[in-house]
Amino acid sequence: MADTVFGKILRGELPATFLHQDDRCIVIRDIAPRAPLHALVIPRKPLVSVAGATAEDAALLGHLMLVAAKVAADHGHGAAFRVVTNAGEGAGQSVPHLHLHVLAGRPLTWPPG
Ligand code: DGP
Repeated sequence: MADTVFGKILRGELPATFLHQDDRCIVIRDIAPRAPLHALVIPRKPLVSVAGATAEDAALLGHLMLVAAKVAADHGHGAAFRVVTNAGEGAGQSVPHLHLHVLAGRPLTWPPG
């Protein structure tokens, strides 16, 4: 997998605002927030997207979702938040390292663009 800005952040080579860190993932604030809370849950394992995940990654993917919900709750948004992951350029993925967007703090319409 090609190196990405998230790889650099994971290695401490680029700065970021950290909201959470554990042995499997980090959570940082998005550099271009689309909502009052816009966090990125990024696994340490360099998966390109959820499309490249396998059954071996099931526990990791579950962990990322639980961390996403906790970050929303910890920031006062446990009652209304959105978790999104873009897979592939056609779906809007610009950084090819799996990440969950956690968005909250404003009305979130459906469907997303
Ligand atoms: P996506 O388009 O789904 O691949 O989302 C990538 C997100 O990553 C996008 O919302 C902007 C964010 N982003 C890109 N570069 C950086 C960076 O260097 N730092 C941080 N904190 N976020 C970044």
